Parts: sequence; C-alpha cells; structure tokens
Amino acid sequence: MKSTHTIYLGLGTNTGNREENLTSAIVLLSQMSGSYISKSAFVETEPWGFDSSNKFLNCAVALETDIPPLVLLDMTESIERKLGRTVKSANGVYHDRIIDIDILLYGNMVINSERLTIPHPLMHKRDFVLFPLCEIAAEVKHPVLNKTIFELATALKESNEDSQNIL
Ligand code: PH2
Ligand code: MG
Ligand code: MG
Repeated sequence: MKSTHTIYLGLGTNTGNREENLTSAIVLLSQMSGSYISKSAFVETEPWGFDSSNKFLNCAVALETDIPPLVLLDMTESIERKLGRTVKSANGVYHDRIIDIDILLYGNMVINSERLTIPHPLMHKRDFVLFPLCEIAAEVKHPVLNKTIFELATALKESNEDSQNIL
C-alpha cells in the first residue's frame, strides 16, 4: 500500500461567481485526486497585497493522497486554467482572478525548489489563509516554524490588532 499524505490547499477567487468558482475547483480537485475532501467555510476577505474593488472569497481544503508534490502542482494549475485563469501572479504583483489554488502544506514535507516552495512561504502572514485553515487544521504543525496553525492564526490576529492600535 502506498503511503498517503494530508495536504492542505488554499483557494481564493475575486471575480465572476465566486461561490461557483470555489465549488467547481473543489469538485475537480476531488475528482482528479481521487480523494475525499474536507473543506472550511467560504469566507469573504479584503484583497491583501494589492488594490482592488473586488473582494475575495477564500477557503481551505484538505486532501488525503499519495500524488507527488509537483504532479499535484500540475493538477492545481490545470484546474486553474480549466476554470478560465489566464494570468499567473509573479514576484508579488497580484491581479484579480477567477481562481487561485495554492499548496500550503504537504504532510511534514519541506520543499524549496524553483517551481514550488512548501510550506507556502507567506501562509503565516495571511489571515485569508490562516483563518479558514484553522477551521480544519488547528492542531496541525507548521514543519518549519514549529507552531500549530491555531498558534500562527492567534499570533497574526494579535499583530493585526496591534498595528490597528498604532494607526
Ligand atoms: N491571494 C493573493 C493576494 N491577495 N487577498 C485575499 N484576500 N485573498 C487571496 O486569496 C489573495 C489575496 C495571491 O494569491
Ligand atoms: Mg495565492
Ligand atoms: Mg497561486
């Protein structure tokens, strides 16, 4: 029997029918990976890192699969294209999008390759990632920062509140 890993993905959309975009992506992920999926609620969030009048709908999902990381990346990118995404963000310049699927955690694996960094390098700074993820993975440990998702989400919430107090 092949060994499976629990993989967490972050999904986001801020154009078109956002609920339908997330739901279609989840159906395709489940079909293509052959894995049952658990998912968080869909949460509406402000655009982070760029200006847009289009708010996001974000969620987190978990897969149980033995699909290797780069094959999974090919799969998520093909689902993004299938749902109509044409432009990829690069170098921290973000755009409105139909769907974005990011691999956040792949079991305890740490990967630093040209195409793929796992854990996702910005996940611990993003409330739109941590808050939905906390709903399905509160006790899961970040293998580099050695803190649980609950601890990371709490720390981020506190630092966001602190920065609001300064303004
Ligand atoms: N994704 C980004 C950049 N900013 N902001 C929100 N609220 N939600 C996202 O999914 C998101 C973002 C890069 O992929
Ligand atoms: Mg992203
Ligand atoms: Mg992405």
